[in-house]
Amino acid sequence: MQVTQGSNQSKIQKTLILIKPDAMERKLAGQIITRFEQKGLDIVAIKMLTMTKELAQKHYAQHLNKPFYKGLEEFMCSRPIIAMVVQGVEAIEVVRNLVGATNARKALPGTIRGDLANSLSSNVVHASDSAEAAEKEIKLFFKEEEIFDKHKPILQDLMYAKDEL
Ligand code: FUP
Repeated sequence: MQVTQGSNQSKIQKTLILIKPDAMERKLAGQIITRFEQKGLDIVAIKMLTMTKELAQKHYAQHLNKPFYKGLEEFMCSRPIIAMVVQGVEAIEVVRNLVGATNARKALPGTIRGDLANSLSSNVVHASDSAEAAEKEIKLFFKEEEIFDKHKPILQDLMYAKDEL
């Protein structure tokens, strides 16, 4: 699966977002989805699921040996979450900036974590941190046919100059 769309020069990327159990319980899913929509990103895939331990281990493979891993796995598997793929110009960096620092206490006001959370572990959202991570993570959560990216977004030419795409 390609994270970027179109020609090799295209700056349109896809990235994975998870709305975590704390956000779901706190009824913040709508607000969080709205933040990505307001930024102009396109939702190209979305589903609700409960993470299994196997999926958590694959998704957070780089953290398996860290002291916080057990707690992270327990938290992420504790309740249903929403997984979504959003697409847009330089979406990976744009989404990371919108989400804010991992430790929500240090996340800047205006970011999703900065505005909606105050914890390092219960930090409401996950977002892929690189093109490699996005490619791997999207494949973990979605099949090719669950990604609706075949149509050019109607507002694309209004939102971007040609040389930005
Ligand atoms: P992020 O990419 O912002 O989600 O952050 P990391 O990949 O570094 O960490 C993944 C998740 O592990 C974080 F969302 C929160 C959790 N975590 C802890 O609970 N304790 C830590 O010390 C570091 C991360």
